[in-house]
Amino acid sequence: MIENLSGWDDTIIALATPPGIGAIGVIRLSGKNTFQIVNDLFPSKDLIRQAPNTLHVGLMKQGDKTLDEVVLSLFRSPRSYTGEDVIEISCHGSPFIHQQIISACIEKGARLAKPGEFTQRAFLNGKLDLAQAEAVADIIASNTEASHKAAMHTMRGGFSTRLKELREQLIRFSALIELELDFSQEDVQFADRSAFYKLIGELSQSTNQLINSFHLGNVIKNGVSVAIIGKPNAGKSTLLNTLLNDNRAIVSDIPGTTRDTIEEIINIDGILFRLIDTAGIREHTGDSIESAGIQRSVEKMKQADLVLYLFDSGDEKQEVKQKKSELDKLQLNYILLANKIDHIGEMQARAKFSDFEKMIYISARQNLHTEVLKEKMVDTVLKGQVQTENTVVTNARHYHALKEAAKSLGDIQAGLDNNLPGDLLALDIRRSLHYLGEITGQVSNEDMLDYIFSKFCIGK
Ligand SMILES: Nc1nc2c(ncn2[C@@H]2O[C@H](COP(=O)(O)OP(=O)(O)OP(=O)(O)O)[C@@H](O)[C@H]2O)c(=O)[nH]1
Ligand SMILES: [Mg+2]
Repeated sequence: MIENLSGWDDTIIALATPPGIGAIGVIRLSGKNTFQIVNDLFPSKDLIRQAPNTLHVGLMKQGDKTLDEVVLSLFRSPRSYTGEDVIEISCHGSPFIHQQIISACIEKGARLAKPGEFTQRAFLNGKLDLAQAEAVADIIASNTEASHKAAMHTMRGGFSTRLKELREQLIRFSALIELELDFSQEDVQFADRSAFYKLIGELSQSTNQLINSFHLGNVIKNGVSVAIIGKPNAGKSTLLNTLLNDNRAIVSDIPGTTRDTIEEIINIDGILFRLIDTAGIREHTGDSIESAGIQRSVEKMKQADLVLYLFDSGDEKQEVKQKKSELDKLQLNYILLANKIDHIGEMQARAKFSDFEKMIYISARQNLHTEVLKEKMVDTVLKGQVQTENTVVTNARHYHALKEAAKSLGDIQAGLDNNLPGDLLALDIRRSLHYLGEITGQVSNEDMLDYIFSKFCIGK
């Protein structure tokens, strides 16, 4: 496959560390002329004759001009990140030096790498499968413990192994069905239909599990949106400030203080929450700016992954009941919070609202029991799933391929129910194999690869 790709034969070069000033910078070369190119610029030793996986200190020179004192790490094909000959040049972290060294190498025959081209080569040389290669980009981009764990799990192959197992079982049946087609005159059945039916059932279940994990995967990758909702003066902005540990939003005892939504991100146990403070919702207001704010609060509430419904524990019980049933009717994922327990007393508040299950009693101003709230927020997201061990789909491309695969598996199931002839079944099987294979890259084309790898940073 690699031979068909344009430019695969070139030796590529790029800065692998972030551009700018730093203690050191690493420039990476990969391809068949790597050693020749660097050797030409490194007079003190013959690199071609050095053992792989060794380090070499010396001056890089272009003619008489010294470029820098560097450390070279040598890797020989196939034992390198890309599977090709690779040299990493660790030089001083100056953009001027990086430029000089890269230009010198280009003059000797290297070309600048395209974004993700190193990882693309690793994929094409069988060092990584596609899902693993994509996880490399996720690892670099991950900014919380949970997103890092999910990406690491995928990169180590957890996700791919599961899919490959499923796909192999399907291939075995597919072969038997195709065989039947060769003997179509004789009306024989090699593939045991009931065993096949069972396999398709298991496959559908596994694919659906993976599809369902995407919600969690998405949450891990992009964070959970949390709208803080309630009447004016309930203490929403105070709660935002307390959770952030910062005076971000204006707090006052004047109802209607917050006029527009404010968004801030916090990290709780490795999960990102996007907290949205909103304008307090009340029925009648003559103020048009406030009404517009209220309208936006209602929208934010409907869009949010999670709603924190906050009320003053001094409020009437009947009124809270009414709000709760509105939230239930909208089928929102919400947590009920009785605030200002310092005001009426925790015991009194608990007694007053005792017939509400799972209510959390807090004081936003005094920072009482907010850790209970944080725990509950994390629980709501994970819903008891042990995220590190389970395979979690975090990639939208995988998700869509899985959806397509699930659809064709459904078609196979329906086909079996209706005693569909083998040639039609074979068609649906090929379709599901195609989509499952697209995820790991067992089925791919150049356009798709270019698209995926172009989203990487240069030097990776
Ligand atoms: N005693 C007590 N007062 C609180 C508590 N939380 C907030 N308050 C007070 O309640 C008043 C309103 O607080 P805010 O945080 O501005 O309320 P809000 O819900 O954002 O109000 P709007 O933006 O107007 O909708 C302020 O005077 C706060 O100091 C609490 O836990 N206990
Ligand atoms: Mg406010």
